[in-house]
Amino acid sequence: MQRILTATLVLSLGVSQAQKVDTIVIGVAVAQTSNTALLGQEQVIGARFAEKYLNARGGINGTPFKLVFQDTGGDEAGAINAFQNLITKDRVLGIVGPTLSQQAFASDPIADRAKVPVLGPSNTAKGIPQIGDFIARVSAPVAVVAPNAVKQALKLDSKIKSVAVLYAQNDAFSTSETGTFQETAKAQGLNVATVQKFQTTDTDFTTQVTAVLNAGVQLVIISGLAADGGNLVKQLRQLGYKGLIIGGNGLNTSNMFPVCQQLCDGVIIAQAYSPGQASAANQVFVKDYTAQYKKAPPQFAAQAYAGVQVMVEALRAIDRKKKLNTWELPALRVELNKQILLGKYNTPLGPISFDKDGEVNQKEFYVAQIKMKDAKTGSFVYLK
Ligand code: 1QQ
Repeated sequence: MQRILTATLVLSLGVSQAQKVDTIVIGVAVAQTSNTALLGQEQVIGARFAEKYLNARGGINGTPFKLVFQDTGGDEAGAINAFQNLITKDRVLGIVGPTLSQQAFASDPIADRAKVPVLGPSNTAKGIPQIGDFIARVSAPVAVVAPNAVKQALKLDSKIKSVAVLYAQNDAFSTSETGTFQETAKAQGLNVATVQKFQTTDTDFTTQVTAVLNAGVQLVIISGLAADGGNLVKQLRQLGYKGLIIGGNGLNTSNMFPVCQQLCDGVIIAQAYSPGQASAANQVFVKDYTAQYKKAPPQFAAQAYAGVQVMVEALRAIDRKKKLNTWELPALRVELNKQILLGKYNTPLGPISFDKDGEVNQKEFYVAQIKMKDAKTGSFVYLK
């Protein structure tokens, strides 16, 4: 009995390996639970929006594609688990994900070894595309996005001389972004008066805020995630800090509003996306998104949309040359990775392409400032 069972198993595995691709499935691995879901929720919306929109326009040359979601939670183990499920159980062609760079450094090597193409929708730390040949990203790196916020702060207040920098030391993105912020501040002739560390799990920032107040700075720059970042903004204001605050990419969501409420007001955040971006692709996206969600799309939604769009357009290009249902899965994954890097894409982020490492080429960046109407409602106002 045991022997027969083993034989059957080997046989069926052999058959499934050689199977042609009969359904077009793209994996999305983002944070749907944990504090990181404050960021991941917008990615789910953006990806779903792309699925609906692109399928309504023919899917893959007439064949609809399907997104399969696996929740990564907020940590490395969750991302690894989600990637493994997508690769072996859901048999996806490629993966859009994960949410955090901290997670990407753990999960991307698994996809890379399995030769499954990954598009990071929001991984902005230095070194992400260099994880491997199968890893690219649509999210521009901190090195090109973050400096815009510092320059904008100096435009708003030319009397800024001295700055306090705070960052989450247990998060790869935050440590990468603070490096960029500190270099930019110095290059702009600012004095970095104090550098304070915290953890993304912290809720009490009295020690750090006290150090900031003692340093007598006119600008505070925070690199953390949404819950910790929101609490830090709140406590800075409650304890009496009056100057400008720059938040990094981890604070780039209206899901932070319930945390700092009215005290979120005035926070400046650099953007890799603007609803005002003039391309036809974006204007259609903004119009349809606004009709459905009653507000302009945020950056994380636009980037997740772009991630799905790139996968879909690359699959369309392959399918035009050789129908997707004539490919075997491993070969199609390799071809998809090649095609992603070759293409040019008119996305809501504007026109993008990739360099040979899988780093995104994107031209336009923006800066927005949070404007709170009351404790609950606010918006990101784009600055000139
Ligand atoms: C990263 C980030 C996060 C703030 C995205 C949600 O930029 O981890 O790289």
